[in-house]
Amino acid sequence: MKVALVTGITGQDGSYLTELLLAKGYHVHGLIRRASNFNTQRIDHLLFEGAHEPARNLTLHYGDLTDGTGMRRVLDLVKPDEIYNLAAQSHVRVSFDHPEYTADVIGTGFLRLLEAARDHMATSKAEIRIYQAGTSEMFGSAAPPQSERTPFHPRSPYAVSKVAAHWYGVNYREAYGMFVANGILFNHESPRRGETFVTRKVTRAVGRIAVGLQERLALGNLDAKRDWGFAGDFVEAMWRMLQQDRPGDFVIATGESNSVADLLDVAFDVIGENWRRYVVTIPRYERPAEVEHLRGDATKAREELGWRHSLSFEELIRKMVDHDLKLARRERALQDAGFDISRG
Ligand code: NAP
Ligand code: G4F
Repeated sequence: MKVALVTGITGQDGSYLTELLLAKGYHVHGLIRRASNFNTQRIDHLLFEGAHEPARNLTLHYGDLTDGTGMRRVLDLVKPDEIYNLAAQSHVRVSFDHPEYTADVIGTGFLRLLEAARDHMATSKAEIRIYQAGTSEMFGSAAPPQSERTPFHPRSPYAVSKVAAHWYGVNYREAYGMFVANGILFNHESPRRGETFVTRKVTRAVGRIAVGLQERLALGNLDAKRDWGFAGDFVEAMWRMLQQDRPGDFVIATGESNSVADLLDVAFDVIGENWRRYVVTIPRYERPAEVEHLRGDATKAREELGWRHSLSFEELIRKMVDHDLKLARRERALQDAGFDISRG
């Protein structure tokens, strides 16, 4: 049985990747942060078998990318064949407010993980294959379509930190012969997407507007274009990268880009409303430096990994709105029954 260690297992991608790895027969170990409340909502459905029996093939460990000692301990205990490094302060706008922390978790955090893996391999003589969650944000202001050959021009502390992590990966490949694959993933979304990212912010608002729980939606730049795909498709590419004979860097994208305004068109169309009645734009949600247009060229991934995306942009957004409409109807029913939904 193969053993995988997933950092960021409680995030959107962590939850889809864990489902995939469990279905393939892996024992999955996840690194989770200690929090003052439960933070495992996205993987709760995987933690138990039957009524109360803990899942045999899924084990969680407390840890943090800022704590190298703790990670070393987990690594020595788990002895993974594969590591998927998904943990990050992943919000671009927030990275302008907390640049040092962002760099510590993403850049230096990955360096800590690489060093822990290098030392573990030297003593155990076992090989560990490592996936690093890189991003299209690294391309920043480079013109589309962006491929593995496009030079990086990062536009935020988040993106600069991801570029650092990317090059640590390349350096450890070249210096120590380690198997490190850098994914360069374009935006991927789902009903499990965090509610502060623009797709989910919009689809949540559409659901709540439809049932009368919200009247306004405040956004930033509506002209920015992104290449939006489905997260469930994208985690398959991560796994495929670690099954290759040699490690490499791979762009994962749908090849289609749409603007935030296009996203609003599709999402509000599901409830038969015109978004212009509800949307206001405010400076608070704009970024000091914006990434205007991302559209990926995933030819290499198609040819070498045999990877394809399954959901189109419209299908994805409609799926998210359908999900969030159900959520909003539940909220509405609770409110009508006298529960204060703002405080649980
Ligand atoms: P996400 O939903 O924000 O999940 C991030 C995960 O990292 C969460 O599990 C979070 O834990 C954990 N984390 C944050 N800080 C940590 C720390 N200091 N130590 C340990 N864990 C920490 O992100 P995602 O959308 O799943 O993305 C996964 C990875 O892919 C991230 O590295 C992201 O930057 C990258 N990426 C994402 C996209 C995308 O479009 N989704 C595209 C390209 C690259 P909590 O649950 O406790 O907060
Ligand atoms: O949804 P976003 O916050 O995603 P962004 O900045 O592209 O980053 C996401 O994708 C990256 C991959 O390219 C990941 F690496 C990263 O971790 C994250 O998952 O914003 C998308 C666009 C931006 O241009 C932003 O300026 O939407 C624009 N936008 C307009 N109004 C907004 C809003 N973004 C957010 N979050 N909130 C708004 O109100």
